[in-house]
Amino acid sequence: MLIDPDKLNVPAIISTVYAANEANVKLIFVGGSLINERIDSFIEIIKKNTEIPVVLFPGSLMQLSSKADAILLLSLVSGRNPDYLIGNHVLAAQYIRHSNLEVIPTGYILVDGGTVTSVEYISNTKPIPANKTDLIVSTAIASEMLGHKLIYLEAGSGANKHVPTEAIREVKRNISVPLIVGGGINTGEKVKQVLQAGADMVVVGTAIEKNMDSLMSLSKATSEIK
Ligand code: 1GP
Repeated sequence: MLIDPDKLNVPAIISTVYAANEANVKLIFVGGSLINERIDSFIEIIKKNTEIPVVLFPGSLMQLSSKADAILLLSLVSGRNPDYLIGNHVLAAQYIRHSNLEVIPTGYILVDGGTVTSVEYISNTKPIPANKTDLIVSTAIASEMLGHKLIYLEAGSGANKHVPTEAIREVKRNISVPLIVGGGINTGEKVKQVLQAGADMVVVGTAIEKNMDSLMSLSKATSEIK
């Protein structure tokens, strides 16, 4: 589950976390595109109400917090903006080193999801066209060779279409590190398609923001994979 500190007030955080407990959510990712000054207290509230590990999924340097358990140290390898490849990492390095955060080096690959998403706009990078499976796969292979321990195929929050199953299947066949897929996954059927194609984890944000009741059926879909 992805939750965006910018979009929830305190009662909503607590009810979302309760719903996550009920639905057997494995990880709570915290992040978004805009800055929220409450990131530390936001995470404290989450941690007070659940045992589920909290993982930072930072959209910016302002979303770092030593209160979380881990951080996806994202390198936006589909893009050619040095700030999102190494620049911000240099700025954050000492802070992260002196925190207790588990660092998970992640190759973050933005794939066109049929609409201009916040990540494309804010990062000033182009997504890889969804039908260019070879480019998506080569990017994932290069990312693993560079040492990333996780590959994240992202269509962007609220994408019209999630990453195509063909790309997921081919990336999975060509890497040995775990594969996360997110963006535009908003039904149980899509959760199943993405997992069946080879994703090790599915991230859902917008669908739960819009309708928290959908969480149970999305979660149930993960156990219906053959
Ligand atoms: C966005 O992959 C996540 O970074 C989740 O996307 O909000 O579309 O579920 P959604």
